[in-house]
Amino acid sequence: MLSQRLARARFGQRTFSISRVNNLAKKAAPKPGPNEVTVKFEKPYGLYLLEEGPSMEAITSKEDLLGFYREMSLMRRIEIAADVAYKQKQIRGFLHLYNGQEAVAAGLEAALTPSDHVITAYRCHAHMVSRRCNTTADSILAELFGKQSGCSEGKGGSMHMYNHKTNFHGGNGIVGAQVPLGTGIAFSQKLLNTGNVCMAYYGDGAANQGQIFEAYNMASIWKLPCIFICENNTYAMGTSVERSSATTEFHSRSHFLPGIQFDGMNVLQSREVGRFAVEHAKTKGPIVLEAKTYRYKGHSMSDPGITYRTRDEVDGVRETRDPIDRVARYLLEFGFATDAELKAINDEVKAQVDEAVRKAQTAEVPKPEELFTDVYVSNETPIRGTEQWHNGFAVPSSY
Ligand SMILES: Cc1ncc(C[n+]2csc(CCOP(=O)(O)OP(=O)(O)O)c2C)c(N)n1
Ligand SMILES: [Mg+2]
Repeated sequence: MLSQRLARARFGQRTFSISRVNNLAKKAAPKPGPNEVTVKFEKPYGLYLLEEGPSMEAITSKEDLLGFYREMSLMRRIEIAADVAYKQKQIRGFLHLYNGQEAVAAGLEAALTPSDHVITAYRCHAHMVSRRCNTTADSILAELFGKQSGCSEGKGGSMHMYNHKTNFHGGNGIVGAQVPLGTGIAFSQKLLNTGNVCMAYYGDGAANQGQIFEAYNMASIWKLPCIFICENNTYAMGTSVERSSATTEFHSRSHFLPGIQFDGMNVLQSREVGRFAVEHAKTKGPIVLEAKTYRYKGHSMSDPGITYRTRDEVDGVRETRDPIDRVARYLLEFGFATDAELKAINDEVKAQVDEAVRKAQTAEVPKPEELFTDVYVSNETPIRGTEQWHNGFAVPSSY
């Protein structure tokens, strides 16, 4: 998909003007190539401790937009299928859906290379797609179904998707805990002099935790290549940001780190911000991003999602700000795709996900002996507190 995005379509150069240009962006904007177009963003970024922000324009192309359209449709479709399977009790345990937030992961990831690092919380299915972890819909859905063929071999489930081979460090269930971990990953990149960055995602609720500020502080002192990303989806469980947070300007939460607040519902803007942040993290040190976004579904499957907000509010965001619809609009308005072509992509993605569900339903669950593997690096047993159940027999604990 990356190569698709990088490939250039053979289309004439045109400019799609949405509105005013940010007067803070002083650098001369790059010119689009012959098959590319320029999109200008409407609303200025919120900037903190920065004189100049990311570009207020994005250069894009047919291939680029189609790549994003397909990728975000896949993210959405996997979760629609997971929602259905959960309600049929085929998926058990916790399940937190990312529906509505797709443009954050897809756009920021497009600014990274596979050697960079990503860590996030429990809302992690879409990040598996965007990290291009060799993670297919098959292995994501198999994991949700608790099957051996899943990306964490059926033992992680929804909250613990993980792929160390592609530097995706999860999938973390403890709110905020991934932020100091991500800071540590950035520290390792600095020590090893790899030139790579770590993106550490967290929510608006997690943003109020003390450990986030400790991480900001260490990252600043050591000038770590760490990008802190607050996904402000307006709610932490059933509590709105206005009720939980003394200030809702999450990009300025660290008084000493620079920050950018941006429209997380626009994938092109996410990518521009990601590019700026990567450059900043590599040359100057840590930076805080705040993606203004929205989750359509409840906090998790046990939350219907409409007791603390109205249906009208959710429908209003879907109708006016949906990140996939926005890409569809660009494609249609530039004449890069027709309604029928977009429908065909949707049908293909749906068929791919339906097939993944069928495979997950019939796949094997992990073998009983796998219960003890992948807990420690060396797979040592017995494991404290569990060894007495080994092979169904009570084994005296040596601990
Ligand atoms: C340390 C800790 N405290 C509380 C919880 C329960 N909990 C799970 S998610 C959540 C809300 C987090 O909201 P936010 O950070 O905004 O992320 P979002 O769910 O919106 O993505 C809470 C309180 C937890 N998992 N870990
Ligand atoms: Mg939140």
